[in-house]
Amino acid sequence: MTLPPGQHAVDGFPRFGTHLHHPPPAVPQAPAIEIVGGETNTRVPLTDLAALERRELTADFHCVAGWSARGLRWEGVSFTDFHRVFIAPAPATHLVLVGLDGYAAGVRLEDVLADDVLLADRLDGRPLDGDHGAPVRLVTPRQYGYVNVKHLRRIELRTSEPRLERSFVDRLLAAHPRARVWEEERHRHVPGRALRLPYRMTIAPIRWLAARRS
Ligand SMILES: Nc1nc2c(c(=O)[nH]1)N[C@H]1C(S)=C(S)[C@@H](COP(=O)(O)O)O[C@H]1N2
Ligand SMILES: [Mo]
Repeated sequence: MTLPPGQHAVDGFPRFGTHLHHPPPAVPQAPAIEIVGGETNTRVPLTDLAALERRELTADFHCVAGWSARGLRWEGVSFTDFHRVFIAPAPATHLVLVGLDGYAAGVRLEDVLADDVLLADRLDGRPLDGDHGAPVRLVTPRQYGYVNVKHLRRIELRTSEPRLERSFVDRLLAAHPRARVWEEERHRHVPGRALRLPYRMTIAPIRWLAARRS
């Protein structure tokens, strides 16, 4: 299988993210996903996901920094089913997904209603661990890793495009509003190809980290 443009395969599956200097967040006693925005203010205990059909998906995972982990086997529920049962008909064009560690990503609703988008609670036959997003994470394989929010605790419904960047560097390297890997939509302003080389230099250290952790 070929990889998307500018991506390089790594062995194993490194833990990655903007909060690497912190240990993974603790999983609450009774974890839930809050859904807020407009008239909506609900709380879906993760135990309620048992009402949805189980889905399995094998997919590659692509970080914007240029590494790809291949053939990960995820299990969980389809995000489309989750949306139909727990969110619709509340109006939204975009979502902000927030993790227990405070990490947040914005996404177009239609992009995460694709049929290969999961709320995953298992990886490679085991419950999701802290490194990879316990208790539940979004898996959207056709979008860069940064949309694949780990430790999902809140979904905010929006009717316009969220802009989450705060600092100057954040704005400079702002996430692409669609983040599609096959279109190499790495960032909003900087063309994807322009960053291949600098990103490429991060692959070796990441490979080393991956070998250590997996
Ligand atoms: N909650 C949370 N989700 C997150 C991140 C994070 O720091 N916190 N990092 C993102 C980035 S940039 C990537 S590449 C993937 C990495 O997933 P992994 O740690 O399972 O490899 O998680 C994404 N989701
Ligand atoms: Mo990433």
